[in-house]
Amino acid sequence: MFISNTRQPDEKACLVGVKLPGSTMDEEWRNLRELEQLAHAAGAEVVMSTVQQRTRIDGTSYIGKGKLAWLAEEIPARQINLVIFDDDLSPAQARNIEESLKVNVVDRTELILDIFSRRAKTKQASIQVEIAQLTYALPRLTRLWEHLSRQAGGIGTRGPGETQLEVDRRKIRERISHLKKELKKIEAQVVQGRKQRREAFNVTLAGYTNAGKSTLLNRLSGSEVRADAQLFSTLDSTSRRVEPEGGAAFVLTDTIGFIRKLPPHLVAGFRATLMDVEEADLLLHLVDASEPGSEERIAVVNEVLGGVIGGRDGGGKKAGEAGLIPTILVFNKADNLPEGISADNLRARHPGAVVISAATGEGTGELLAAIKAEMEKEMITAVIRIPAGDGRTIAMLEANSTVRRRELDGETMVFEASLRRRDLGRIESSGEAEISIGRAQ
Ligand SMILES: Nc1nc2c(ncn2[C@@H]2O[C@H](COP(=O)(O)OP(=O)(O)OP(=O)(O)O)[C@@H](O)[C@H]2O)c(=O)[nH]1
Ligand SMILES: [Mg+2]
Repeated sequence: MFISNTRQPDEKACLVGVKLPGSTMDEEWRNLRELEQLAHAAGAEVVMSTVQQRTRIDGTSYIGKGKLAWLAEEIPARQINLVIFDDDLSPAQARNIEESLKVNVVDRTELILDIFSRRAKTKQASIQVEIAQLTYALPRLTRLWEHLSRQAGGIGTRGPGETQLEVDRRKIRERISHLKKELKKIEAQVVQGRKQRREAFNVTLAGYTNAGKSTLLNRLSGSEVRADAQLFSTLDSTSRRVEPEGGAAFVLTDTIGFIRKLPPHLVAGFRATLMDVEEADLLLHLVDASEPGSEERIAVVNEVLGGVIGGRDGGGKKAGEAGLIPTILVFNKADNLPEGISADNLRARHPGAVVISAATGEGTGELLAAIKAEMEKEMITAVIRIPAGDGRTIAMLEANSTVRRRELDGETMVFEASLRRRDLGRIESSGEAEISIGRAQ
Protein backbone atom coordinates (compact mmCIF):
# COMPACT_ATOMS: atom_id res chain seq x y z
CA MET A 1 0.00 0.00 0.00
CA PHE A 2 0.98 3.65 -0.25
CA ILE A 3 1.49 3.99 3.44
CA SER A 4 4.17 1.42 4.02
CA ASN A 5 7.39 2.82 5.45
CA THR A 6 8.12 6.01 3.63
CA ARG A 7 11.75 6.09 4.76
CA GLN A 8 14.37 4.98 2.26
CA PRO A 9 17.86 3.76 3.11
CA ASP A 10 20.59 6.45 3.20
CA GLU A 11 18.21 9.31 3.74
CA LYS A 12 19.89 12.59 4.53
CA ALA A 13 17.53 14.77 6.45
CA CYS A 14 17.20 18.42 7.31
CA LEU A 15 15.21 19.27 10.45
CA VAL A 16 13.09 22.40 10.56
CA GLY A 17 11.63 23.98 13.68
CA VAL A 18 9.81 27.24 14.16
CA LYS A 19 10.18 29.46 17.20
CA LEU A 20 7.04 31.42 17.93
CA PRO A 21 6.68 34.13 20.57
CA GLY A 22 6.22 32.48 23.93
CA SER A 23 8.89 29.84 23.57
CA THR A 24 12.64 30.24 23.86
CA MET A 25 15.41 29.36 21.41
CA ASP A 26 16.71 26.92 24.04
CA GLU A 27 13.41 25.06 24.08
CA GLU A 28 13.31 24.92 20.28
CA TRP A 29 16.79 23.44 20.03
CA ARG A 30 15.89 20.91 22.68
CA ASN A 31 12.82 20.00 20.64
CA LEU A 32 14.99 19.60 17.56
CA ARG A 33 17.40 17.34 19.44
CA GLU A 34 14.44 15.16 20.32
CA LEU A 35 13.33 15.27 16.67
CA GLU A 36 16.82 14.15 15.71
CA GLN A 37 16.44 11.10 17.95
CA LEU A 38 13.11 10.41 16.29
CA ALA A 39 14.73 10.75 12.86
CA HIS A 40 17.42 8.25 13.88
CA ALA A 41 14.79 5.88 15.14
CA ALA A 42 13.17 6.11 11.70
CA GLY A 43 16.49 5.36 10.01
CA ALA A 44 17.41 8.80 8.66
CA GLU A 45 20.70 10.64 9.05
CA VAL A 46 20.42 14.28 10.07
CA VAL A 47 22.80 16.56 8.19
CA MET A 48 21.33 19.94 9.05
CA SER A 49 18.93 21.55 11.50
CA THR A 50 17.41 24.99 11.39
CA VAL A 51 15.08 27.01 13.60
CA GLN A 52 13.10 29.83 12.04
CA GLN A 53 11.86 32.66 14.25
CA ARG A 54 8.41 33.86 13.32
CA THR A 55 5.62 35.83 14.90
CA ARG A 56 3.11 33.37 13.48
CA ILE A 57 2.91 30.30 11.24
CA ASP A 58 2.65 30.98 7.51
CA GLY A 59 -0.61 29.47 6.28
CA THR A 60 0.75 28.52 2.86
CA SER A 61 4.31 27.39 3.48
CA TYR A 62 4.53 27.16 7.26
CA ILE A 63 7.99 28.78 7.40
CA GLY A 64 7.48 31.63 4.93
CA LYS A 65 8.73 32.33 1.43
CA GLY A 66 12.16 33.66 2.33
CA LYS A 67 13.13 30.67 4.45
CA LEU A 68 11.73 28.33 1.84
CA ALA A 69 13.89 29.91 -0.86
CA TRP A 70 16.93 29.59 1.40
CA LEU A 71 16.17 25.90 1.99
CA ALA A 72 15.69 25.32 -1.74
CA GLU A 73 19.34 26.36 -2.21
CA GLU A 74 20.78 24.47 0.75
CA ILE A 75 19.07 21.19 -0.06
CA PRO A 76 20.82 20.27 -3.32
CA ALA A 77 24.10 21.72 -2.03
CA ARG A 78 24.07 19.31 0.88
CA GLN A 79 22.47 16.40 -0.94
CA ILE A 80 19.52 16.45 1.41
CA ASN A 81 16.64 14.26 0.29
CA LEU A 82 14.23 14.57 3.20
CA VAL A 83 12.94 17.54 5.17
CA ILE A 84 11.40 16.87 8.57
CA PHE A 85 9.21 19.46 10.29
CA ASP A 86 8.94 19.49 14.06
CA ASP A 87 5.24 20.26 13.77
CA ASP A 88 2.26 19.00 11.95
CA LEU A 89 1.72 20.47 8.51
CA SER A 90 -1.66 20.81 6.90
CA PRO A 91 -2.01 18.75 3.71
CA ALA A 92 -1.82 21.97 1.68
CA GLN A 93 1.30 23.27 3.45
CA ALA A 94 3.07 19.97 2.93
CA ARG A 95 2.24 20.01 -0.77
CA ASN A 96 3.38 23.57 -1.24
CA ILE A 97 6.65 22.93 0.52
CA GLU A 98 7.30 19.78 -1.48
CA GLU A 99 6.64 21.62 -4.69
CA SER A 100 9.21 24.26 -3.81
CA LEU A 101 11.86 21.96 -2.39
CA LYS A 102 11.44 18.99 -4.75
CA VAL A 103 12.25 16.54 -1.98
CA ASN A 104 10.06 14.53 0.37
CA VAL A 105 8.69 16.38 3.33
CA VAL A 106 7.42 14.69 6.47
CA ASP A 107 5.97 16.15 9.60
CA ARG A 108 6.27 15.01 13.18
CA THR A 109 3.19 12.81 13.09
CA GLU A 110 4.32 10.96 9.97
CA LEU A 111 7.71 10.39 11.53
CA ILE A 112 6.26 8.99 14.75
CA LEU A 113 3.81 6.80 12.83
CA ASP A 114 6.71 5.53 10.78
CA ILE A 115 8.70 4.57 13.88
CA PHE A 116 5.68 2.88 15.38
CA SER A 117 5.15 0.81 12.27
CA ARG A 118 8.78 -0.33 12.41
CA ARG A 119 8.51 -1.25 16.07
CA ALA A 120 5.13 -2.97 16.07
CA LYS A 121 5.73 -6.63 16.77
CA THR A 122 2.39 -8.05 17.83
CA LYS A 123 -0.68 -8.27 15.67
CA GLN A 124 -2.51 -5.86 17.95
CA ALA A 125 0.20 -3.19 17.77
CA SER A 126 0.49 -3.56 13.98
CA ILE A 127 -3.22 -3.11 13.49
CA GLN A 128 -3.34 -0.14 15.84
CA VAL A 129 -0.53 1.56 13.95
CA GLU A 130 -1.98 0.80 10.53
CA ILE A 131 -5.34 2.28 11.50
CA ALA A 132 -3.59 5.43 12.72
CA GLN A 133 -1.54 5.64 9.51
CA LEU A 134 -4.50 5.18 7.22
CA THR A 135 -6.61 7.68 9.12
CA TYR A 136 -3.78 10.17 8.85
CA ALA A 137 -3.27 9.43 5.14
CA LEU A 138 -6.87 9.77 4.05
CA PRO A 139 -6.95 13.58 3.65
CA ARG A 140 -3.41 13.53 2.22
CA LEU A 141 -3.73 11.00 -0.56
CA THR A 142 -2.90 13.33 -3.43
CA ARG A 143 0.39 14.21 -1.82
CA LEU A 144 1.28 10.65 -0.93
CA TRP A 145 0.79 9.70 -4.55
CA GLU A 146 3.23 12.42 -5.52
CA HIS A 147 5.71 11.00 -2.98
CA LEU A 148 5.51 7.69 -4.75
CA SER A 149 6.04 9.07 -8.20
CA ARG A 150 9.00 11.07 -6.93
CA GLN A 151 10.51 7.97 -5.38
CA ALA A 152 10.03 6.19 -8.69
CA GLY A 153 12.28 8.81 -10.18
CA GLY A 154 9.67 10.79 -12.05
CA ILE A 155 9.95 14.17 -10.39
CA GLY A 156 7.01 16.21 -11.45
CA THR A 157 5.06 13.15 -12.56
CA ARG A 158 1.40 13.90 -12.24
CA GLY A 159 -0.54 12.14 -9.52
CA PRO A 160 -3.44 9.86 -10.29
CA GLY A 161 -6.64 11.19 -11.75
CA GLU A 162 -9.59 12.11 -9.57
CA THR A 163 -11.35 8.81 -10.18
CA GLN A 164 -8.34 6.82 -9.11
CA LEU A 165 -8.16 8.92 -5.94
CA GLU A 166 -11.80 8.21 -5.19
CA VAL A 167 -11.22 4.49 -5.64
CA ASP A 168 -8.23 4.63 -3.33
CA ARG A 169 -10.10 6.57 -0.69
CA ARG A 170 -12.85 4.01 -0.72
CA LYS A 171 -10.36 1.16 -0.46
CA ILE A 172 -8.67 2.81 2.49
CA ARG A 173 -11.97 3.33 4.28
CA GLU A 174 -12.83 -0.32 3.71
CA ARG A 175 -9.45 -1.37 5.01
CA ILE A 176 -9.86 0.78 8.14
CA SER A 177 -13.21 -0.76 8.96
CA HIS A 178 -11.84 -4.25 8.35
CA LEU A 179 -8.89 -3.54 10.67
CA LYS A 180 -11.17 -2.16 13.34
CA LYS A 181 -13.14 -5.39 13.34
CA GLU A 182 -9.95 -7.43 13.63
CA LEU A 183 -8.83 -5.26 16.51
CA LYS A 184 -12.11 -5.80 18.34
CA LYS A 185 -11.59 -9.56 18.18
CA ILE A 186 -8.09 -9.29 19.58
CA GLU A 187 -9.24 -6.88 22.29
CA ALA A 188 -11.90 -9.33 23.39
CA GLN A 189 -9.17 -11.88 24.08
CA VAL A 190 -7.03 -9.32 25.85
CA VAL A 191 -9.93 -8.35 28.10
CA GLN A 192 -10.26 -11.97 29.14
CA GLY A 193 -6.61 -12.09 30.09
CA ARG A 194 -7.15 -8.92 32.04
CA LYS A 195 -9.95 -10.36 34.11
CA GLN A 196 -7.51 -12.88 35.46
CA ARG A 197 -5.35 -10.04 36.61
CA ARG A 198 -8.18 -8.39 38.49
CA GLU A 199 -7.31 -10.14 41.69
CA ALA A 200 -3.84 -8.69 41.90
CA PHE A 201 -2.80 -5.16 42.82
CA ASN A 202 -1.91 -3.55 39.51
CA VAL A 203 0.94 -1.10 39.29
CA THR A 204 1.44 0.49 35.86
CA LEU A 205 4.53 2.27 34.61
CA ALA A 206 3.86 5.42 32.62
CA GLY A 207 6.20 8.09 31.38
CA TYR A 208 8.03 9.81 28.60
CA THR A 209 9.72 7.57 26.06
CA ASN A 210 13.25 6.57 27.12
CA ALA A 211 12.60 7.32 30.82
CA GLY A 212 13.69 3.80 31.76
CA LYS A 213 10.33 2.08 32.26
CA SER A 214 11.37 -1.24 30.76
CA THR A 215 14.68 -1.13 32.64
CA LEU A 216 12.77 -0.68 35.90
CA LEU A 217 10.37 -3.52 35.05
CA ASN A 218 13.38 -5.75 34.44
CA ARG A 219 15.09 -4.63 37.64
CA LEU A 220 12.05 -5.23 39.87
CA SER A 221 10.81 -8.45 38.29
CA GLY A 222 14.10 -9.98 37.21
CA SER A 223 12.90 -10.28 33.61
CA GLU A 224 14.50 -9.23 30.37
CA VAL A 225 12.15 -7.05 28.42
CA ARG A 226 13.80 -5.08 25.64
CA ALA A 227 15.20 -1.79 26.96
CA ASP A 228 17.47 0.46 24.95
CA ALA A 229 18.39 4.00 24.08
CA GLN A 230 16.09 4.06 21.03
CA LEU A 231 12.88 6.03 21.40
CA PHE A 232 9.73 3.91 21.54
CA SER A 233 11.37 0.56 22.23
CA THR A 234 8.16 -0.58 23.88
CA LEU A 235 4.88 -0.67 21.98
CA ASP A 236 3.14 -3.56 23.68
CA SER A 237 2.40 -3.68 27.32
CA THR A 238 4.07 -6.44 29.31
CA SER A 239 3.04 -7.50 32.78
CA ARG A 240 5.25 -9.22 35.32
CA ARG A 241 4.65 -10.35 38.84
CA VAL A 242 6.87 -8.67 41.40
CA GLU A 243 7.43 -10.41 44.72
CA PRO A 244 9.36 -8.09 46.99
CA GLU A 245 11.10 -9.54 50.03
CA GLY A 246 8.92 -8.99 53.05
CA GLY A 247 6.15 -7.35 51.02
CA ALA A 248 3.03 -8.47 49.22
CA ALA A 249 3.24 -9.36 45.54
CA PHE A 250 1.85 -7.07 42.85
CA VAL A 251 1.63 -7.05 39.07
CA LEU A 252 3.81 -4.48 37.31
CA THR A 253 2.92 -3.43 33.75
CA ASP A 254 5.20 -1.68 31.28
CA THR A 255 3.49 0.54 28.73
CA ILE A 256 4.18 2.56 25.64
CA GLY A 257 6.15 5.77 26.19
CA PHE A 258 4.69 9.22 25.63
CA ILE A 259 6.20 12.15 23.77
CA ARG A 260 5.53 15.82 23.18
CA LYS A 261 2.77 16.21 20.57
CA LEU A 262 1.92 12.54 20.49
CA PRO A 263 -0.36 12.23 17.46
CA PRO A 264 -3.99 11.99 18.57
CA HIS A 265 -4.57 9.24 15.97
CA LEU A 266 -2.05 7.15 17.85
CA VAL A 267 -3.47 7.80 21.29
CA ALA A 268 -6.86 6.80 19.93
CA GLY A 269 -5.38 3.78 18.15
CA PHE A 270 -3.59 2.58 21.24
CA ARG A 271 -6.59 2.96 23.50
CA ALA A 272 -6.72 -0.75 24.19
CA THR A 273 -3.05 -0.85 25.15
CA LEU A 274 -3.53 2.21 27.30
CA MET A 275 -6.30 0.42 29.20
CA ASP A 276 -3.50 -0.75 31.46
CA VAL A 277 -3.16 2.83 32.53
CA GLU A 278 -6.88 3.31 33.02
CA GLU A 279 -7.24 0.19 35.08
CA ALA A 280 -4.21 0.63 37.26
CA ASP A 281 -4.52 0.68 41.02
CA LEU A 282 -1.34 2.72 41.16
CA LEU A 283 0.66 4.57 38.52
CA LEU A 284 4.42 5.02 38.65
CA HIS A 285 5.14 8.14 36.61
CA LEU A 286 8.78 7.61 35.66
CA VAL A 287 10.88 10.65 34.75
CA ASP A 288 14.36 10.73 33.22
CA ALA A 289 16.18 13.09 35.60
CA SER A 290 19.46 12.90 33.68
CA GLU A 291 18.22 15.16 30.87
CA PRO A 292 17.35 18.82 31.18
CA GLY A 293 13.73 19.70 30.59
CA SER A 294 12.25 17.13 32.95
CA GLU A 295 9.59 19.57 34.17
CA GLU A 296 8.31 19.96 30.60
CA ARG A 297 8.26 16.20 30.09
CA ILE A 298 6.36 15.73 33.34
CA ALA A 299 3.76 18.18 32.07
CA VAL A 300 3.49 16.37 28.71
CA VAL A 301 2.97 13.02 30.41
CA ASN A 302 0.38 14.46 32.78
CA GLU A 303 -1.46 15.89 29.82
CA VAL A 304 -1.51 12.59 27.91
CA LEU A 305 -2.51 10.74 31.08
CA GLY A 306 -5.30 13.25 31.60
CA GLY A 307 -6.55 12.46 28.10
CA VAL A 308 -6.36 8.72 28.66
CA ILE A 309 -7.88 8.66 32.11
CA GLY A 310 -10.08 11.65 31.38
CA GLY A 311 -13.53 11.19 30.00
CA ARG A 312 -13.97 9.66 33.36
CA ASP A 313 -14.50 12.81 35.27
CA GLY A 314 -10.93 13.95 35.40
CA GLY A 315 -9.67 10.56 36.30
CA GLY A 316 -12.07 8.70 38.53
CA LYS A 317 -11.36 5.02 38.81
CA LYS A 318 -14.65 4.26 37.15
CA ALA A 319 -17.45 6.44 35.95
CA GLY A 320 -19.04 7.87 39.04
CA GLU A 321 -16.17 7.18 41.39
CA ALA A 322 -14.27 10.25 42.37
CA GLY A 323 -10.53 10.72 42.77
CA LEU A 324 -7.48 10.32 40.61
CA ILE A 325 -5.55 7.10 40.23
CA PRO A 326 -2.91 7.29 42.95
CA THR A 327 0.41 8.16 41.35
CA ILE A 328 3.99 8.09 42.58
CA LEU A 329 6.38 10.39 40.75
CA VAL A 330 9.65 8.52 40.27
CA PHE A 331 12.82 10.28 39.14
CA ASN A 332 15.07 7.78 37.39
CA LYS A 333 18.73 7.78 36.33
CA ALA A 334 19.90 9.16 39.70
CA ASP A 335 23.33 7.74 38.81
CA ASN A 336 23.60 10.34 36.07
CA LEU A 337 22.09 13.59 37.38
CA PRO A 338 23.17 16.74 35.54
CA GLU A 339 25.31 19.25 37.39
CA GLY A 340 23.36 21.41 39.79
CA ILE A 341 20.58 18.88 40.31
CA SER A 342 20.52 16.60 43.34
CA ALA A 343 18.13 13.97 44.63
CA ASP A 344 17.39 16.32 47.51
CA ASN A 345 16.30 19.22 45.37
CA LEU A 346 14.15 16.94 43.19
CA ARG A 347 12.39 15.71 46.33
CA ALA A 348 12.07 19.25 47.65
CA ARG A 349 10.47 20.42 44.43
CA HIS A 350 8.16 17.38 44.22
CA PRO A 351 7.12 16.27 47.68
CA GLY A 352 6.40 12.55 47.75
CA ALA A 353 8.64 11.81 44.77
CA VAL A 354 11.09 8.93 44.90
CA VAL A 355 14.53 9.15 43.31
CA ILE A 356 15.99 5.93 41.92
CA SER A 357 18.37 4.43 39.43
CA ALA A 358 16.84 1.51 37.58
CA ALA A 359 20.31 0.81 36.20
CA THR A 360 22.13 0.47 39.55
CA GLY A 361 19.19 -0.38 41.80
CA GLU A 362 19.78 2.66 44.00
CA GLY A 363 16.55 3.83 45.67
CA THR A 364 14.47 0.85 44.56
CA GLY A 365 14.03 -0.24 48.20
CA GLU A 366 12.43 3.11 48.95
CA LEU A 367 10.24 2.76 45.85
CA LEU A 368 9.04 -0.69 46.93
CA ALA A 369 8.22 0.72 50.37
CA ALA A 370 6.19 3.51 48.76
CA ILE A 371 4.32 0.97 46.62
CA LYS A 372 3.68 -1.17 49.69
CA ALA A 373 2.24 1.83 51.55
CA GLU A 374 -0.17 2.57 48.67
CA MET A 375 -1.11 -1.07 48.48
CA GLU A 376 -1.92 -1.19 52.17
CA LYS A 377 -4.17 1.82 51.76
CA GLU A 378 -6.12 0.07 49.01
CA MET A 379 -5.93 -3.65 49.69
CA ILE A 380 -7.49 -5.22 52.71
CA THR A 381 -7.57 -8.71 54.22
CA ALA A 382 -10.89 -9.91 55.53
CA VAL A 383 -12.82 -12.96 56.60
CA ILE A 384 -16.01 -13.15 54.60
CA ARG A 385 -18.87 -15.50 55.32
CA ILE A 386 -21.32 -16.01 52.47
CA PRO A 387 -24.34 -18.36 52.42
CA ALA A 388 -23.28 -21.32 50.24
CA GLY A 389 -26.35 -20.83 48.05
CA ASP A 390 -25.40 -17.25 47.10
CA GLY A 391 -23.42 -18.23 44.00
CA ARG A 392 -23.45 -14.70 42.62
CA THR A 393 -21.66 -13.13 45.56
CA ILE A 394 -19.26 -16.05 45.83
CA ALA A 395 -18.39 -15.68 42.15
CA MET A 396 -17.88 -11.96 42.61
CA LEU A 397 -15.50 -12.58 45.48
CA GLU A 398 -13.57 -15.28 43.63
CA ALA A 399 -13.14 -13.03 40.59
CA ASN A 400 -11.91 -9.99 42.48
CA SER A 401 -9.72 -11.24 45.25
CA THR A 402 -6.89 -13.48 46.23
CA VAL A 403 -8.53 -16.17 48.31
CA ARG A 404 -6.11 -17.49 50.93
CA ARG A 405 -8.43 -19.98 52.60
CA ARG A 406 -11.88 -21.28 51.90
CA GLU A 407 -13.90 -23.74 53.95
CA LEU A 408 -17.49 -24.81 54.39
CA ASP A 409 -19.01 -24.16 57.79
CA GLY A 410 -22.44 -25.80 57.70
CA GLU A 411 -24.41 -23.84 55.10
CA THR A 412 -21.88 -21.04 54.95
CA MET A 413 -18.73 -20.62 52.88
CA VAL A 414 -15.98 -18.95 54.86
CA PHE A 415 -13.22 -17.15 52.95
CA GLU A 416 -10.09 -15.43 54.01
CA ALA A 417 -9.22 -13.14 51.14
CA SER A 418 -7.27 -10.06 50.21
CA LEU A 419 -9.09 -7.57 47.99
CA ARG A 420 -9.65 -3.92 47.18
CA ARG A 421 -11.71 -1.83 49.57
CA ARG A 422 -14.20 -0.93 46.88
CA ASP A 423 -14.70 -4.59 45.89
CA LEU A 424 -15.31 -5.42 49.53
CA GLY A 425 -17.98 -2.72 49.52
CA ARG A 426 -19.62 -4.29 46.46
CA ILE A 427 -19.63 -7.72 48.08
CA GLU A 428 -21.09 -6.26 51.23
CA SER A 429 -24.01 -4.77 49.33
CA SER A 430 -24.51 -7.76 46.99
CA GLY A 431 -25.79 -10.48 49.28
CA GLU A 432 -25.92 -11.50 52.86
CA ALA A 433 -22.20 -11.58 53.36
CA GLU A 434 -20.81 -11.16 56.85
CA ILE A 435 -17.47 -9.42 56.88
CA SER A 436 -14.80 -9.04 59.50
CA ILE A 437 -11.63 -7.17 58.70
CA GLY A 438 -8.34 -8.91 59.38
CA ARG A 439 -7.15 -12.49 59.19
CA ALA A 440 -8.95 -15.56 60.47
CA GLN A 441 -8.07 -16.41 64.09
N1 LIG B 1 22.26 6.04 33.42
C1 LIG B 1 21.08 5.38 33.47
N2 LIG B 1 20.51 4.95 32.32
C2 LIG B 1 19.32 4.30 32.42
C3 LIG B 1 18.68 4.08 33.67
N3 LIG B 1 17.51 3.44 33.44
C4 LIG B 1 17.43 3.27 32.09
N4 LIG B 1 18.52 3.79 31.49
C5 LIG B 1 18.80 3.79 30.03
O1 LIG B 1 17.82 4.58 29.38
C6 LIG B 1 17.51 4.04 28.08
C7 LIG B 1 16.02 3.81 27.95
O2 LIG B 1 15.61 2.80 28.83
P1 LIG B 1 14.26 1.98 28.58
O3 LIG B 1 14.07 1.15 29.81
O4 LIG B 1 14.27 1.31 27.27
O5 LIG B 1 13.23 3.18 28.56
P2 LIG B 1 11.65 3.11 28.32
O6 LIG B 1 11.05 4.13 29.23
O7 LIG B 1 11.17 1.71 28.44
O8 LIG B 1 11.58 3.64 26.83
P3 LIG B 1 10.49 3.35 25.65
O9 LIG B 1 10.04 1.93 25.73
O10 LIG B 1 11.28 3.63 24.44
O11 LIG B 1 9.39 4.33 25.87
C8 LIG B 1 18.31 2.76 27.98
O12 LIG B 1 19.49 3.05 27.25
C9 LIG B 1 18.65 2.41 29.43
O13 LIG B 1 19.84 1.67 29.55
C10 LIG B 1 19.35 4.56 34.87
O14 LIG B 1 18.89 4.42 36.00
N5 LIG B 1 20.53 5.20 34.69
MG1 LIG C 1 10.29 0.51 27.11
